[in-house]
Amino acid sequence: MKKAVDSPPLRIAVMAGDGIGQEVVPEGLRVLDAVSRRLGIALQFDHFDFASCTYYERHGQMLPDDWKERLGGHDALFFGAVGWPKTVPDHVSLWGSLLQFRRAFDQYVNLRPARLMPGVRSPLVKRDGSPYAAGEIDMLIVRENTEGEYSSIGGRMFAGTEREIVMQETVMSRLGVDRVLRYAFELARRRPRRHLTSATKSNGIAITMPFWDERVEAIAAEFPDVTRDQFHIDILTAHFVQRPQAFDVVVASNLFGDILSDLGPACCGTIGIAPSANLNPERKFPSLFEPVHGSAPDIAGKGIANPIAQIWSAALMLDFLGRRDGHDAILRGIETVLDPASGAPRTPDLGGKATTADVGRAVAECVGS
Ligand code: GGG
Repeated sequence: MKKAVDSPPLRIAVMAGDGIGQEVVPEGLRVLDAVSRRLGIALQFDHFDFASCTYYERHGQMLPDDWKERLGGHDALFFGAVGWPKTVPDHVSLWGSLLQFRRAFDQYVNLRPARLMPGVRSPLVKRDGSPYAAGEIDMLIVRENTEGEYSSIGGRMFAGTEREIVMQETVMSRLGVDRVLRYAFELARRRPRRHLTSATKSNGIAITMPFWDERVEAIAAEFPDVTRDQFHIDILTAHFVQRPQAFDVVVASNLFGDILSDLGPACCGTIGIAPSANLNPERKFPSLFEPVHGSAPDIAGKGIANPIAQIWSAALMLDFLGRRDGHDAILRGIETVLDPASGAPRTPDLGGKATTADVGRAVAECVGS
C-alpha cells in the first residue's frame, strides 16, 4: 500500500565511485526508490562525481576543496567503491577519499555483518562433513575505523638509495579504542548470544596490542552480562574457517577488522552480498554506507557484479536513520531473491547468469509489492 510522504526528506549524498561502484549503486537507488514509495519514506538523492579515480584524472585530486561543506549537511553518504589502479595508485585513491570521510566525519565504527543467507552455500563444511544452514553463521564484525594501523604517521627517508628507510606507526588512543569497544559490547548485549570476541596479536605486536587487550578487560567490567573470548589474529582466521558458527560480535583494530570482514563474508559464500556501515554513532556527522567489496576492475563494465551488498548497505542506512521498517522490507526482498525457490535471477558469483540490473530489479519488485 502506498503511504503519504509527510516528513522532510532524508538527504542522501550518492557517490558511485569507481569500477563496479558505477553499476551497483544504481541498483541500490532503485531499491531505495521502491521502499520509499511503498513505505512513504521521503528520500532526496544528491549525486556527486568525486571520490573516484575518474575525478582524480580530471582534477589531480580525489575530492574538491570544499567537500566537507558539500557533504556535511547530508543525513548519510551512500558510497559504491573506490580504486582504479591502472590510473591511480590504490593508496592515493583510498587515502584521498574513503579514509578522509571516515576521519573527518568521525565514523569510528565500521560495522560489517557476515551472515549465511538462505539460498547461498558456504564453501565451508562442518567437522562431520555436513553443510552450514542459513543463519548458522551469523556474526557482526566491528572494525575500529579512524586510527590503528591505518595511520598517517610515518615517512620515507633516503628514498631510492641503499639506506632507504620507511616507517608507519600504529596509533591507538584510549578514547579511540574505548569508544569502539563500548559500541561492540553494547551491540553484543542486544543479541541473543551476548558474546564478544576480540582480535589481538599481543604476543608479536607487543606495545599497541597489549594496550588493546587491557582496554577490552577494562570495558568488559561495564558489561558483566556479555561473555567474551580473545584470539590472536592468526589463529582467529583459522577458527573463522573451521568453526564460523562460534562467533557473534567480533571486534578488531582497523587492519585486523578489514581482513576479518572480507574473510567472514567469504565464509558465507560470497563477498558480493556483504554490506558495511561506517558509523558516527552520535550522529554529529553523516555516516557512510558502502559494500565491503571494492571496485573489482576484473569484472567492471561487464554488468555482472552482484548488487546485493550495495542494496543491503542501503538497508543498513535506513535502519541507522530510524527507518527499521525500510531495513526489514529490503532484507525480506533480498532473502526472497536469494531463495532458489523464488526462481529469481542470480549473478555469476552465486552460480547464475543474470546481470546486475536483473537482480536489482528483482529485489525492487519484491520490496515494492
Ligand atoms: N566499497 C569499499 C571499497 O571501495 N573499498 C576499497 C578499499 O580498498 N577499502 C579498504 C578499506 O575499507 O579500508
